[in-house]
Amino acid sequence: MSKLQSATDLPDKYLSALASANLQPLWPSLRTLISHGAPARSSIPMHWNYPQVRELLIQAGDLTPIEKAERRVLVLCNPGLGIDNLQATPSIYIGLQLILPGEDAPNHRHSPSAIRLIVEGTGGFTTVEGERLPMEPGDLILTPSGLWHEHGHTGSEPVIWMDALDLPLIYYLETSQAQEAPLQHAPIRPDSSQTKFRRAGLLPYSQLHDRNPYPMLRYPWKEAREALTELAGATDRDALVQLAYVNPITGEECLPILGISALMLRPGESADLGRRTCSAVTHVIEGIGSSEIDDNAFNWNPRDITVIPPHASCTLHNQSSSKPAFLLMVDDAPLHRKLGFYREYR
Ligand code: GTQ
Repeated sequence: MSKLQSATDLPDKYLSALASANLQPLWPSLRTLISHGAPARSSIPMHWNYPQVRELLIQAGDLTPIEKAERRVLVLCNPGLGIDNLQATPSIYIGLQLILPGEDAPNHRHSPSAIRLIVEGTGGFTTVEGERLPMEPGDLILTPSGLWHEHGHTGSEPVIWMDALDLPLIYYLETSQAQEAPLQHAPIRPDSSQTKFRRAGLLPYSQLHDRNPYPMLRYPWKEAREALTELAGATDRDALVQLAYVNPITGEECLPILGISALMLRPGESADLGRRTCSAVTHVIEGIGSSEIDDNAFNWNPRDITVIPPHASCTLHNQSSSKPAFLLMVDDAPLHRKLGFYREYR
């Protein structure tokens, strides 16, 4: 039996004296706050089928003009965390954003950092600090904390992308804020992934003393896919084919809190990711398969989104015996590493 006292063991008079002095005894809560076993967890494994979310997002395109919305986004909410709290995991916000041909989403900057993963449509672009970044399906775009960014669309079909932000944490820290400014109207020219950072291992010489923490803001999917395919050919069958998106100058994760990686599952492959301290969200870029997360099993198709809560076990299966599957993973592992308790275990 626990030797810890519960609050009800204390006299009512004493408890009300504590409450009126804005005090609480620690001991009834200690083992919940700092668990001796698995951490207390509210978030649950979740899965969203893309076609269902897409249909509702397209309806938002009719119902809400961009001028009114600023950002036309449906937020994927983990019911375990309360659906009004707009959290996919304790630290990760996930939204699907729609922009229609000819629309602009105004220029702003904010304290949370964001990534965009393009889900469908061509002709969209995000401008970050004067650099115009084309958005093709599978491309990753960074809009780090404090950098001005706006979105636009010169194509002819709806463009949809996944937003992942560290917003829940920044909001919890009571430091979430934004500023607005006029549109940047950046010139159309190749972005730095096509010029300065064309190949891993080669940098423009001047970048060796450039202190810019965010030198590259677009990671084209075409190149990541090729790199994964090449890596698969040189990786043992029982090892995971996974590439981290990193800052090309420091080799470190691109953002302070959120980590981004891409995984390839070979035809028929099952990959046991074990358990990790961090939470994660996967997005299917290509392929069909399933994810077993703790006691849940979710089948996935292209563009679906799945939540892996902190400390959950996760096994991924590629259900095609002839084609590879590609997943993008967003997690909060960079923060866990900085805090010194990142761990992978069984
Ligand atoms: O596109 O800048 O999903 O500021 C949430 C907040 C997207 C954006 C979101 C944002 C944005």
